[in-house]
Amino acid sequence: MATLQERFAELVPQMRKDIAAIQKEFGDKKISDVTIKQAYGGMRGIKGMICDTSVVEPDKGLIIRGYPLLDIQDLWPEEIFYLMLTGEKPDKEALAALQLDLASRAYVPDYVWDVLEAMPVDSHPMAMLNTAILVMERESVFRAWYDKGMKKEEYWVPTLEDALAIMAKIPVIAAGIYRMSYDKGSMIDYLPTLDWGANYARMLGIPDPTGTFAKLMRLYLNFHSDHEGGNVSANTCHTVGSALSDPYYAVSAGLNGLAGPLHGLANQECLIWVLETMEKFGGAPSEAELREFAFYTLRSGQVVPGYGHAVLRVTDPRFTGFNAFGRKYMADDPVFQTVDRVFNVVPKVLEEYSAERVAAGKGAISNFWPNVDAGSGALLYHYGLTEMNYYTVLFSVSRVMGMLAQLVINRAIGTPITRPKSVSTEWIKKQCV
Ligand code: NMX
Ligand code: MLT
Repeated sequence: MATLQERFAELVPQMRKDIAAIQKEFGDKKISDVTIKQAYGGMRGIKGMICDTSVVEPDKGLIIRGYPLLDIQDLWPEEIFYLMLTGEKPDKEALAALQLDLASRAYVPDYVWDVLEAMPVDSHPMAMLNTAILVMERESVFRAWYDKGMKKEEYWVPTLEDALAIMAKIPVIAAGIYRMSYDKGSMIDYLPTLDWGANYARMLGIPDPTGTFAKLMRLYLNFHSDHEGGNVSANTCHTVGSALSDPYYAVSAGLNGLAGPLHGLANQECLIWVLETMEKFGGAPSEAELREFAFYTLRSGQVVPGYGHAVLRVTDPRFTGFNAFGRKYMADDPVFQTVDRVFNVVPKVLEEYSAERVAAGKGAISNFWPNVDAGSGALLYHYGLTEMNYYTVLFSVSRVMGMLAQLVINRAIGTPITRPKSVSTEWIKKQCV
């Protein structure tokens, strides 16, 4: 089988042909209506962009190139990256070539460490990660080719070069940030003989005598890799990239969005919330105690982190997958047990609270079920990765795969600059007659 670069090059002409044909024949066909509520409400549910790497079905969750996530959970993350880009799983040879390619790029220039060392000690690990990616912008092959003059048809080639470089370097940077921020000692080198996920696990330096932490890391990197195109990080990366800002600018921007508590930062918030309940009630709380704490959280005007979703209307399969891992490897762990108990309690609490909101004239809560962030922290905590404000960095290492795959495809199909039309409230008022 061909390398990722060769296979993608083979696929590009047909992709372009298909899209041109669809637009020529059906370009004026309507696929979405927009209400005033959607225009004010974060464009929820409006079908207004294309993403071919994955789709999220409200009643099924993440489907990557036609495969429901839990059916491909045992693939290695770099296989998922190949799948997202080409629609095909790599064979042994193509996978080995991709792993070798990543290993050959897995070095980080010294100036990146110098910049990170110079940041204030209380910098959030996400601010450090995003700064590191941005400061490497000078490495961009896309920018170098663009500055020299390049045809639009070629855009995807240096974009894929940058994508592979970022994907190779990000676990090294992320592990370095972990070891630097929490005084874990010197950096650990990338081992070319190990896969991408196991390398990240190893470079973090978490003791892993049974190899289960590496297993968790591969699962973690698979589960967070992509969530179609509309989520804040992918959408931001796409928008910034659509201005032909190079992948370093675009990915750093996307990750800045992931750092928000309503998006990727929710994984840190979740475990903090779970540990708070344990502290308040002196150990794993009962269901009645959790119910009390959840209502207290809501009535103090806060969200229960890890619950609810903009698209999903069922339990997130990513939560289900993590929960199954927890049951297999740490069923007796009180933190995991608390997460599991929260799952028994919170959906009902949110349903009741939503009814109270509606009775008080406010909007309903759209989804009462756990999302990806509700359970992942307890698993990391079990293996000794207890520094919660690092958790979104782990999410980021994974999410760059989806953001980059989307970016490369968009450069290949020549997606134009993003520029939706906004309207003013004055204009809206004129429609309200
Ligand atoms: N706890 C309390 N209130 C909630 C929750 C929750 N878990 N979920 C939704 N609501 C509220 C929401 O704040 C909004 O209130 P208001 O009108 O007063 O602003 C109302 O319910 C309607 O929102 P929805 O239509 O249900 O949700 P929306 O699509 O706007 O937002 C989330 C989706 C994910 C931002 C929202 O459910 C949330 O804030 N959840 C908690 C944070 C979280 O877990 N984020 C992680 C998402 C996954 N990820 O990794 O990115
Ligand atoms: C994600 O993985 O990006 C989150 O579940 C948020 C989303 O899809 O909007």
